[in-house]
Formats: sequence, C-alpha cells, structure tokens
Amino acid sequence: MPGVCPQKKNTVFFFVFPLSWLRVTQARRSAQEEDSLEMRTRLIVSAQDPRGFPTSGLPEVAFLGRSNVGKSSLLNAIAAARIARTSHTPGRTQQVNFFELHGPFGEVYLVDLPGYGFAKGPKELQERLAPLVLAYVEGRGTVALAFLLIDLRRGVEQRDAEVFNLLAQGPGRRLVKVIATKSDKLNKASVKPATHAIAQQLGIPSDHVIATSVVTRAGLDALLASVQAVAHRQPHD
Ligand SMILES: Nc1nc2c(ncn2[C@@H]2O[C@H](COP(=O)(O)OP(=O)(O)OP(=O)(O)O)[C@@H](O)[C@H]2O)c(=O)[nH]1
Ligand SMILES: [Mg+2]
Repeated sequence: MPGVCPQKKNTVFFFVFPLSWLRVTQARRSAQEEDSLEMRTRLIVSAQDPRGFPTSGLPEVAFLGRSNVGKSSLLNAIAAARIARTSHTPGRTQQVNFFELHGPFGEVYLVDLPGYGFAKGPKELQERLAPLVLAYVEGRGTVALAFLLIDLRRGVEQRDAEVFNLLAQGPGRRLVKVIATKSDKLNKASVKPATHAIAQQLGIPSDHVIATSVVTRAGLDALLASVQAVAHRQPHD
C-alpha cells in the first residue's frame, strides 16, 4: 500500500512495548523492595576473637548454621550487595564479620559467622572456629534476631539442635528464626514436607520455619522485613 512502510510499524511497536512494561513492573514493587533500593552496607570489622567485636550497641542480626548452608549468600541477598564472601567449599567464612546495613528503616548490623560442623575440611580449622561461634552465641547481648539456617535437604543435625537451644538461653531479648535454605534444589512438592520435618525435629510450629532460596528469592521479602523490624530507628553517625 502506498505510504505504509511495514518496517517502520515494527520499529514503533518495539519502542512502545518496553516502556509500558517498565511502568507496570515499577508499580508492583513492594515496600521492602523500595527500601532495598536505598540501602547501603559496609564492613565494620572482621573479628578473629571476641575482643574484636564492636561495642557500638547497635542491634544485630546473626547468621548461624552449619558450614556451607548458605549464610553468607543469604546475607548478601538480604542486603542486596555482594559484601560477604561465599564459596562452594565449606569453611569460607573464618571470622565474625560485622556489616552495617543502613536504610530508610534505620541501622542494624548483619553478622556473618563461621559455620560449625563441617563434613570435610581441616580439623584444626574446626577446632579454632567452634569457640569463636560459641563465644558469640553465649555471650553477645546485642543480638536482636538470630537466623539459624538449616539446609532443607539435610534437615536438623545434632549441632543445629544444640545451637538452637543455646540461642534461646543466651543473654538479651533475641528472636530466633529458623531458615530452611536452598529450596530451589528440591522439587516444589517436597519443600513443604521438608520444612515441616525441620519444625518437628526442633519442636516448633511449622509456620515458624521459613523456606528460602537465593536463586528464586523465595522467602527473602519476609526476612528483609524482619531485619527492618529490629533496626535502630535513629540514624547513628
Ligand atoms: N542452589 C542454591 N545454592 C545456594 C543457595 N544459597 C547458597 N548456595 C550455595 O551454597 C554454597 C555455600 O554458600 P555460602 O553462602 O558460602 O555458605 P556459608 O554457610 O556462608 O559457608 P561457610 O562460610 O563455609 O560456613 C555456595 O556455592 C552458594 O552459591 C541457594 O539458595 N540455592
Ligand atoms: Mg560464609
């Protein structure tokens, strides 16, 4: 037909479609996502010894669990930053790393701890790290929230149950949340029964265990909301 160029028509459609799509996805952002856009994180200290733990008194969210369960990965996913080092080899995190998370909701430390109970790895390393984790769990009064991570495929092991009990007895008024990790590695139908099994082994209601994945981002909005809920509200300079 005279005056119509099919190529031009396609070009106009190509530019209009992505713009309207962008507007729709922006409108769907949750309050947590909006906050996460304005979050900043920085490493405060890597402590090899309890004497190196900070004394500012900011509330802390602790990431605890067996080696390789996904503590550092989960911390990065919640902070929307690649600050904690991760690895597929157990024993990656060997210090207690304190990261300050700052956002419109306030300030809080995210604390990445070494793992306990490696299946493999040097015995000397395990013997050196275990007292550091214990000193933190038993002695740290500023823990406002503790995430105890359990791999959904492995379930609760003796060390996990011991740490769960120690967390409840430690100083301060700490909330403990049990996080089942790597849900993407199970087929969808197996996630619920595996989560229930973890709750049963620890003797807690099954809706107290949150299934998560840093790959699919399942469960992460709820965790970010609980971190924000314990943050110190006044900006801290
Ligand atoms: N598929 C999948 N892999 C994950 C997930 N979370 C962590 N991983 C992987 O699990 C491995 C261990 O993750 P880390 O975050 O380093 O584990 P960690 O608990 O900090 O380990 P340590 O520091 O050694 O105690 C890495 O290869 C991660 O990529 C997840 O949700 N899904
Ligand atoms: Mg780690």
